[in-house]
Amino acid sequence: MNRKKFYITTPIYYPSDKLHIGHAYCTVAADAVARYKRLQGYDVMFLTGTDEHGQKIEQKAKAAGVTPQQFVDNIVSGKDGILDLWKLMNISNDRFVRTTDDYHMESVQKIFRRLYEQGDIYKGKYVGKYCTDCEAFWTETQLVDGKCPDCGREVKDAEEEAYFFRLSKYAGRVRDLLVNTDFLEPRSRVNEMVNNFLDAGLEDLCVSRTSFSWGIMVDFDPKHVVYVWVDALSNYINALGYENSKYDDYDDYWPADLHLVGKEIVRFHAIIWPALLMALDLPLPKKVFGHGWLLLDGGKMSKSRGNVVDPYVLAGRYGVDALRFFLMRTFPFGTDGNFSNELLIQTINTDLANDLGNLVSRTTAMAGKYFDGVLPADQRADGNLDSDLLALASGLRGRYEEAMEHFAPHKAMDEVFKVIQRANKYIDENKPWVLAKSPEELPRLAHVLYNLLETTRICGILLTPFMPESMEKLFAQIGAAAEQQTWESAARWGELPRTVSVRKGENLFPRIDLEKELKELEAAAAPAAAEAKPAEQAEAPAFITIDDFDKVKFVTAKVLACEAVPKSKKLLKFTLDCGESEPRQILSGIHEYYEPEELVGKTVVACTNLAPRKMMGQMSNGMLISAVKEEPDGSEKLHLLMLDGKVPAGYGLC
Ligand code: ME8
Repeated sequence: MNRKKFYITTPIYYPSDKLHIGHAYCTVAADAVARYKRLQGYDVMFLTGTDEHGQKIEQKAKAAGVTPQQFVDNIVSGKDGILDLWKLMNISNDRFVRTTDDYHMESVQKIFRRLYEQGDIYKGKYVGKYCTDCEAFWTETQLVDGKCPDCGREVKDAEEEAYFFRLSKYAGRVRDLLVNTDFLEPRSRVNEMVNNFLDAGLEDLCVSRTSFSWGIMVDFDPKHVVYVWVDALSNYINALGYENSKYDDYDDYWPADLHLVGKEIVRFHAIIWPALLMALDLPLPKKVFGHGWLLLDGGKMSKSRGNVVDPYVLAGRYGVDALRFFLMRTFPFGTDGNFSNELLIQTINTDLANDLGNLVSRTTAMAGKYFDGVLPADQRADGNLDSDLLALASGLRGRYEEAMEHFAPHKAMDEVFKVIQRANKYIDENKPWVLAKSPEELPRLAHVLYNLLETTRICGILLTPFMPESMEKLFAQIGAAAEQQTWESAARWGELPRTVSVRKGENLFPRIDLEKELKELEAAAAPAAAEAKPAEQAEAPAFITIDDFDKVKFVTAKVLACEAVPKSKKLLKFTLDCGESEPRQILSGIHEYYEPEELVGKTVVACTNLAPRKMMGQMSNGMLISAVKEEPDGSEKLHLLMLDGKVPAGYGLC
């Protein structure tokens, strides 16, 4: 029998900077939904990818002195790039599309040509305002205080010959779709679309550019490149093989069941995308869900604000599953949520260490202690004491499903944790340690433990989409065969064999010392922020004058001592002879590339008139100069500039 299909997508990410926890939020959510649907037995296609064209990327590549393709390759597939991050976060995507993939570009060209040939795209002239950061053209009336309505940045005058898509022609159908169907959720987003865009009237959309070249060429008019949003949105069909021969499962999976997107790009997915599909005469996606943002200090995370949170750091400290869990458990999905390290640690401690962790470790420990890990077949139920827990656990799947189907994973997990808390209370009510003292109560004790294991098993299945690896470990500890933990079995009480044998294993979620951890995180964040600065400043102007150059004081310096800075992965502390009356202390983030001992006695180059700054509580009075070399795998390696020893310390460089 053909299984039911489910096609889910995330937005495709801009590889303009390294991704942060906000991006991970969106992708983890999609992954949890994909795993939930697979658990239910659906044949799932889960697509994610990268959106690689546009002026912003072109400019960043130029500043970095590489080609746009090299630039995006590094961020997508270089070390700690986007692919690495999704691997780390255990993202189970079935496909990954890059808009620089040949097949995607071929499809975009065919789509553009077809719309042109049928009259839905026409040639005109664009006069308006352009926001480089958002890659968006705006009319005067759309600006807010003369600035970009999306990001608030300055816009510039722009006029160019351009192709236009007849968006206005589809305004009525789009309005009908939004207002009279459940196409867009949550409902509040429909009101935003209607009030901010549809009521103002939809103008035709400028869909080509001539002011830069990093994009997909319009094949019948090569001066033009296709507008990035037309390029990007069509990934959802191109990655199934629409108008290309790379894949052939368009008929199987289109229309998409769910496009999951952040709130600021709902407009593109709920207005432009359906209009394009209408013009192409293709079925419309079944649902667009616009989730909220993860905020930091009340504002959106972004590299330019310098407030990004690194998922590598958090996953490294607390484990990938704990991080995934936190993201989905804490914030109602449709609204914004304020991220903090404190909240993260508290959630891990309360839900995972206390509630779930305790339930598993107490139950398996008692089964080990009282029955050598194997429950006896002779068990005695007690309707009065058992019925509440059994009823709550047996009905859990239904309540969980109801919440998941309404895009409320936090509510689904609320239901799971109510059962976990009830199970912990059940332990206290039944006092196994008292039962264990009377031989005639052993059958009752065995049954109490069985009920606890069975409850844990059901909760484990339903938590699998959020914490896949940990739940596998949990199943192993409670003696549940992982392959038998299906969606069906989550609704069936009594699936574990009566004489189940358990194995107390590692503590799945160790408790975290909140105060100590917060201090460490704060200390770790300080140099990370400081170390991020030189890279940001690397976008230097094309030329400086000789006077500018003369302002920088470079000297030869001999390394007298060198040691690692405690609690920092990157920083080394140098004591240097720079030909001055006192040795000079400089910190440098090169521990990944050198061991301190190998640098003692070497002659290096230091900039000594850089303003002193504090990192990890220690002063750094200058900077050591390194060459940045790109490795074959796309990562970057720093090579400290060293002299051959013929030049003594303290000589100036010119
Ligand atoms: O918009 N909290 O790419 P993008 C929650 N290329 N979600 C966040 C977030 C935060 N702090 N920061 C970013 C693009 N996101 C386009 C998409 S799709 C055809 C093209 C989410 O890398 C953001 O809301 O800027 C968006 O949904 C996604 O990350 C990608 O953002």
